[in-house]
Amino acid sequence: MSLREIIILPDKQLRLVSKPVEKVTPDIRQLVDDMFQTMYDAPGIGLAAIQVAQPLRVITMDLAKPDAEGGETRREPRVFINPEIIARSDELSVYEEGCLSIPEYYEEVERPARVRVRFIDLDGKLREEDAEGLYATCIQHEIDHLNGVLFIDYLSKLKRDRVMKKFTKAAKRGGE
Ligand code: GNR
Ligand code: NI
Repeated sequence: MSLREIIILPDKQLRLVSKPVEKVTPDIRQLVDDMFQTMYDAPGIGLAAIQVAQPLRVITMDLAKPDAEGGETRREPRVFINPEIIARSDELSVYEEGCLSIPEYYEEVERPARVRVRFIDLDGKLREEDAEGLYATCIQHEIDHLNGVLFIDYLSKLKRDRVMKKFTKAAKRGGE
């Protein structure tokens, strides 16, 4: 396992449309292992492969919350390969979203409250799941990454331009 570098706005790779995985090879398993390590280290609740500069339709996620006693968090790792949203609720819900590729910026985004997602798991098995709450928000945020879409695309042009400008300036100064 190794940590990979998370690419940050305004890196143009974030706008790429990722390619489907044809077969779950050892290289894909290695990528998934590295994505989990990178996601837990960040820390984040989800990660799309393009965020570590791999334009492949692979997502890792772990929505487990630390327990009240402050004990060890049980990990609930989930992997989605070639995920597709096959149904969406008419009902919408609002969550304050953040993105590891747009660090320390948070805004409310409205999305369908529930979705049904079809994907391939690490064993190459086709699966379907219903998602609601944070799971629904996160899977939509991650599938957007696979299509080169970022959560700032749902904000007003004014807000998006402000964020782009801030991160473009920061990149010119050399990161910070
Ligand atoms: O860690 C993350 N938290 C989060 C919070 C609300 C909605 C979406 C997310 S995903 C984000 C990690 C990330 O950038 N995934 O692409
Ligand atoms: Ni993100």
